[in-house]
Amino acid sequence: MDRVLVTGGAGFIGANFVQSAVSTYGRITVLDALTYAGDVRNLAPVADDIEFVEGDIADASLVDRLVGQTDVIVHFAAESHVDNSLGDPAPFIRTNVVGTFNLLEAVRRYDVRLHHISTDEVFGALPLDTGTRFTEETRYDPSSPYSASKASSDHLVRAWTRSYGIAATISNCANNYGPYQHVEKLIPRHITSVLTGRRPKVYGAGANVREWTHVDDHNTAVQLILQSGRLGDTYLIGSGQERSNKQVTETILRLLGQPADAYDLVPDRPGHDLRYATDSTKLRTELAWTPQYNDFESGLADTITWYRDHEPWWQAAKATTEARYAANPPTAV
Ligand code: NAD
Ligand code: TDX
Repeated sequence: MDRVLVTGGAGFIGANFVQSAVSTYGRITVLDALTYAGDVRNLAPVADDIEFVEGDIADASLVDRLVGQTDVIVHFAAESHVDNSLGDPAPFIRTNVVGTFNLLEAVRRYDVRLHHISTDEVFGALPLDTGTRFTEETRYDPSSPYSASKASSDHLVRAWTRSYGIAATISNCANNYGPYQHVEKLIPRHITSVLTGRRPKVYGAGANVREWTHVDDHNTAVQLILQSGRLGDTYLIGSGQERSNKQVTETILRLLGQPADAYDLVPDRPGHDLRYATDSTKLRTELAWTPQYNDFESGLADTITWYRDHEPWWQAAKATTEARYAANPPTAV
């Protein structure tokens, strides 16, 4: 596992991965297109210890060259935001489907180990309050262009594993939170809205439930899968910490010293999945994964502190993001 290629390493989860994994591997090369979601500042603490290549996973010849010089790929690069996919699905197909296809073809040529990062959204929605959870065997049933593109990429990885015998693993993680998350996503959007005097916007009735997993716990799981995961297998990753959007919003407001009802309900996201919840027993029993952030409210408080302390990191993106939401509300697709 000497030479590691991290795609999407300038984004939220990828940058946290690179920062935590830099001492584990001989050489890390980050390949990132620096879309609106990527930011080289996310890699500043390790800039001298890694190689950074600005480039697109949809560029097959670049991918071929880099994969030919690597032992392991950790594939985070993706268009990652559901609301954006509703407005313009095309980049999601290009990056998430065609980009993954390019990586797979290069992996096949050079016999390189691949870990593919995916999401629990590929399974669609669970009903509220039933206690049911997604497992590694749950049927795929994606709702949004984003989740359909991630489902497609998972299917490609499985097919290349079965047909060509590539050495690949897949993980499907629940919703992440923590430092460096783009302000378009629920938790950083709400925090930065309150910090800039805006009222958080909650879609529908706020009853939708997500399972909040700290980004460090996600990345610990990825490292375990890289070290000891069974080739060809899929692992679900999730903290078990389920909260409704209304609960998350009220907690953020409380932690920021605001009245718990200082938010607005806005029209719902089309195709809005009601609930996600994973059963991560396989990861916990076979690879001994133990999440460290077992108290969501305290992880959220740490995250609020990070955003308070890093206003220059998010200020410009906040203005652009809110202008984009105002011009193209996902609720009016
Ligand atoms: P992000 O949007 O913050 O980062 C994505 C990164 O990929 C950015 O740096 C961007 O510049 C880069 N990128 C986009 N298109 C590219 C291309 N064509 N070529 C090269 N680089 C490109 O996303 P994230 O939240 O860090 O998600 C990372 C991965 O984890 C994604 O595959 C996502 O589907 C998955 N995931 C995310 C979550 C979550 O809650 N955020 C949960 C489960 C799984
Ligand atoms: O302003 C908002 N108000 C609101 O009510 C935003 C941005 C979101 N929401 C709701 C929609 C969801 O029910 O909050 C929930 C979380 O929304 P997002 O942060 O957009 O995340 P989600 O759609 O659940 O997808 C996330 O988790 C799985 C990531 O963006 C994906 O990349 C990951 O695969």
